[in-house]
Amino acid sequence: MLVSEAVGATLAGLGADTVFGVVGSGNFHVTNALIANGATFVATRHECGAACAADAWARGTGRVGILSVHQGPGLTNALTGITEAAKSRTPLLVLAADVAGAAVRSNFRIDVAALAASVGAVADRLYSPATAAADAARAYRTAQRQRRTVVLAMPLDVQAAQCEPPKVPPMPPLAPPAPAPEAAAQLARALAEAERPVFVAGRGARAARAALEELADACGALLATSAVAKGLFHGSPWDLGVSGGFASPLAAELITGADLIVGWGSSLNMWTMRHGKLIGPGARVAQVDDDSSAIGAHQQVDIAVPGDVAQTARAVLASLHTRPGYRSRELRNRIAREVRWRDVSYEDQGGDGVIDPRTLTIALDDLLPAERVVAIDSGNFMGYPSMFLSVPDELGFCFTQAYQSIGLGLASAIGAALAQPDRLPVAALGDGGALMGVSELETVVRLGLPMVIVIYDDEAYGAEVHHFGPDGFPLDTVRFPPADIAEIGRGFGCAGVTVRGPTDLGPVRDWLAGPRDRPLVIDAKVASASGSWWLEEAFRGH
Ligand SMILES: Cc1ncc(C[n+]2csc(CCOP(=O)(O)OP(=O)(O)O)c2C)c(N)n1
Ligand SMILES: [Mg+2]
Repeated sequence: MLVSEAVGATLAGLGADTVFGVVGSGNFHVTNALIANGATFVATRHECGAACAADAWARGTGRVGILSVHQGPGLTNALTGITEAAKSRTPLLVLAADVAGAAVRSNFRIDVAALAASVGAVADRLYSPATAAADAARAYRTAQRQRRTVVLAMPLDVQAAQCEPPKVPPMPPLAPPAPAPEAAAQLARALAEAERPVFVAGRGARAARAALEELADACGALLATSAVAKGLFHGSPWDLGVSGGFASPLAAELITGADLIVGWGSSLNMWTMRHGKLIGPGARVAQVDDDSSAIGAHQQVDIAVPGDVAQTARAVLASLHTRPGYRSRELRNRIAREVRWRDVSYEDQGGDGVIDPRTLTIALDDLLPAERVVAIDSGNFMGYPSMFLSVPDELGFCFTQAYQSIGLGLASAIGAALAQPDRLPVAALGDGGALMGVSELETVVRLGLPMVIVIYDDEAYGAEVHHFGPDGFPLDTVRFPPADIAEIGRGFGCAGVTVRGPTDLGPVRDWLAGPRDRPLVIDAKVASASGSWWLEEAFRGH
């Protein structure tokens, strides 16, 4: 059989059943081999969109995402999305066609391994026809086992060669790493002494809600998450929501009041800890992570526990006596009344043809069904949907900000939607990011996704306006004339509505009540006299 067929069959055998990509001659046969072995292929209109959709799909399913690209420009087009995935430790396998080793003068020649390494991905290769199936299996397992983004170079001459039908031996499942008993005991002692413990759960805790809640109940901890794990403790009376720049005033007050902060699968980076400002004087910090290199990387820690989050939580629980810790009836009531951003009063800045982004988002939070999956692009606007839209659980939120690129949000929403087909997908974008990634609107329409695409339209690269405006710099390079994005959406086959005030939301209600047979683009002309408060803080913090 052909190597391309053997690679497709091998990957399908390992579980690759959904493949995102743009097909050219170099990845045509491998992609078709995957389809022939039962996989579904999702064609996007730009390789970066395919990478982002595969990344979001992997985040939403917990499985290895597969991206298939043509040699040369197919791979370089995908690079920003691949970088986001690599920096987020998304298990993603990139099937990257490559020129033959001997084709030294090929115009498609790029150094695929160097390119992968430079963005933090793992480089691997189909080395020969005889090893190709084993090479592909190794790449898949690196992605899966090490949570890495792997770029598998597939030279055209190797792909086109004959090989024996592949025999890839099965691999037994690996147990996650248990914590060292001394480290778990140290954490248990700290929790037994803590009067006001707070848990901050990150990406690495997304599958460990039950174990963490049980432990938190025993030691009286309050619960918070990093932005990427938003929704993890949804419904708990002790859930403070997101820690960091997006923390509500009450959440920030209670986190700062902690005498012990335990990061669970969270890097405790400058965003999550507000440059350390959320750690109160005298508070101790513990960090649990199955990747020991993550411990202490961003934040000085007093107690380091290398180990799997759920296993560590269970091990600590076993030696802990129940105590009230931070919890009281009064605090529970206060959290119920005040912890959500939408419970915080504000002065509406809408009027004169623009809507306050908070008013818009609160209205959408009320209108949209609770079973939703929200994907967010980058920009000044991004805190509004992150803070004012609730999500049913950690799978309801897709936050691709590891590389802080704009223009990824719409494609991420596609992958998130396919991972959670029973939920209403919501893409929250700025006008800049929306127009940068607009080609994937055709993909949303073609796939028939019932997506709501909300565009916070300030007719500018608002983040830059608010970054440089206060110092009096010229802003012509970051401001744009009005664009009728609702009409652009209609041109792609979406329903489109322009929102300039709360009374313009009727068509959103109608769309939700209707068959939802095409996506809805909401072009919200938002008030933008001042920048968002979390962005101001981020600029000050640098
Ligand atoms: C690919 C990329 N190019 C440029 C930037 C720098 N940048 C950060 S935010 C931003 C503006 C985004 O504009 P928009 O999507 O309209 O959101 P807004 O800030 O206006 O809310 C830009 C250009 C970036 N982060 N990523
Ligand atoms: Mg904008």
